[in-house]
Amino acid sequence: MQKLRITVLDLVTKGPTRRLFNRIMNANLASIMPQAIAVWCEELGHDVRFVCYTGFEDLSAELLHETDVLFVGAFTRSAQTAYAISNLHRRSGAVTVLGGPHARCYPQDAAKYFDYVLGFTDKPLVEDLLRDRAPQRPVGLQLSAKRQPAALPSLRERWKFVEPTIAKSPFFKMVPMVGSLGCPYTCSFCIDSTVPYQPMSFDQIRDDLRFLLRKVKRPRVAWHDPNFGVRFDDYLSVIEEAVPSRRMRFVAESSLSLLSEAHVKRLERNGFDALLPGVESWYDLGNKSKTGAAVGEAKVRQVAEHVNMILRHVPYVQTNFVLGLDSDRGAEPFELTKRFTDLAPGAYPAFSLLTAYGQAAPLNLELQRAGRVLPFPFFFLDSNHAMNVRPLNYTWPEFYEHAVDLTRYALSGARVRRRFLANRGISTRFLNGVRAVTSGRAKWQAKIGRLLAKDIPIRRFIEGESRELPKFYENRVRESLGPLWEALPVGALMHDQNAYLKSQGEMPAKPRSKLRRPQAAE
Ligand code: B12
Ligand code: SF4
Repeated sequence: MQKLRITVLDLVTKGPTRRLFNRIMNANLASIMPQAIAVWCEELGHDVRFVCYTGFEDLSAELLHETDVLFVGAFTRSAQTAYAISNLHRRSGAVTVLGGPHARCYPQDAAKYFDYVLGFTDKPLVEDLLRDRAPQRPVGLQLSAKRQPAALPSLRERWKFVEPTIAKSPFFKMVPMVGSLGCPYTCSFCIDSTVPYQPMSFDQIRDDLRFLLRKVKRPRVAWHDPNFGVRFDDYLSVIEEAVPSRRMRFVAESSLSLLSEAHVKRLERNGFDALLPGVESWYDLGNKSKTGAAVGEAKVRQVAEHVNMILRHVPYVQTNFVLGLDSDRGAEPFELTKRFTDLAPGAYPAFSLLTAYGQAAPLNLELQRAGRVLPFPFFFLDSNHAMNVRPLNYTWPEFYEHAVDLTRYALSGARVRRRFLANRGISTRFLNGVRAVTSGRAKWQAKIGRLLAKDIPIRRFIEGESRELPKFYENRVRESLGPLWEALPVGALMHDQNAYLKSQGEMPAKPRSKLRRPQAAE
């Protein structure tokens, strides 16, 4: 095969940033797959340039080099940035390929702006693509391996791409590894609820950990497993064999149901210093949090006790909640979450607004069928800047009022102080403090709440009555994209929010009148 000039771009964020928390953390959000793609392309004999964009680099300078094939890994929030970059590269003759969460969630839309859009990706797929690499326009080709890859390049092989990436982070340097793909649970909102659980090779994990110990003095590994520890004893045994006690630290997302005290103690002995369990809801998903039939206040107390137990052993705990689920109604769920932050003051509460990411999850089909999904530009879909599902049991003003009240409460000076006192160790205290103080979340949501009351185009858009994007949102994207705005293809600011449903041969209902609406503010 002809030797190609390949650029692999990991878009960790969507645009320039100066926020201190991003300076500390963005390089730690880098993905494994772009590094894997870079390894595979080199193995296939090509010249590879690898760029991890964290929001602090000069993106236009980084992408000046000549490229035959451009691979971009992007989350949905970076989609517009990715589309503009693809457009620029296509103009200068490159073939462009998109992979990652956005490609998996919105393949129909991405295919308008990329030559190839990849779902599950393995080395044979990449090899076939590079062999053909014919430009595919106006509509790109959607390709996918039949299943998740059985193996990925080892850390040793990825190291030349990992090393410059973690070098961008001044203090916390996390090395991304993955021990399993898929998940045995079936949370209906999750992209992995339909992907079978599959452990990766334990021999490779053991070898990677030993390799890392030789490279970095006291490394910290971020496990990218959707749900770390499903085969708990197997993973911990591998870690115990490879890593002498306390020589390494680990961060993992794990469901509470896997975090019994015996397990947590073993995690502590093995250097796990940050865990991110999902609580999601006080009324639902009890199997995941091991709270069984307990709901409401009873679940709050049970989960708080559980989280406090974890905090006795593991210094950093982030609890993930989803706001706006259909099981929520009235002020109670928000008040319960406040109560939780009082009962478990050491945990950092992270709130996600319910977001239907295209065809990520089975639930999205139902939401699209009911006409409840809104065409918010991808730029805002990061579970924080917009909620693209019209809530079932709240009017928008009510919803935003509760969300702002909760976020303000959780990030208030009093809570930050209590968290500081409840936490152990400088790193945890520093990170939680910076994170809360620099978070613009409550301010942004309060602004949306205010605009809802007085800005009719915004109100009509968010009620699903108009598809015309209010100027307020358009200006935000334009500012953030900077010079890339000019390269954004016509039409790429908006998308068909019901593409998944239509791909199944169905049409959405008209916006549901049954949903609660406020008295008109006009
Ligand atoms: C681990 C994880 C994280 C980690 C690591 C992130 C990272 N860079 O990978 C952390 C905690 C940092 C994180 C952060 C965020 N996350 Co996250 N995260 C996950 C999680 C649990 C696993 C993803 C994973 O790495 N799997 C292992 C890899 C190997 O498998 P895979 O993702 O299935 O990838 C396959 C293909 O997609 C493809 N592929 C993947 N990348 C690429 C790249 C290229 C170039 C190619 C060709 C192919 C390709 O190949 C893989 C093998 O088949 C998923 C949920 C889930 N259960 O999958 C959410 C998920 C990916 N995250 C999500 C979100 C929203 C976020 C945040 C925006 C949250 C926030 N508000 O801050 C940030 C964004 C970070 C960023 N880089 O932009 C959403 C993404 C939805 C979307 N369409 O954008 C998901 C799907 C969860 C959800 N809500 O449903 N996340
Ligand atoms: S436990 Fe986590 S990874 Fe597994 S299906 Fe539920 S949300 Fe997804």
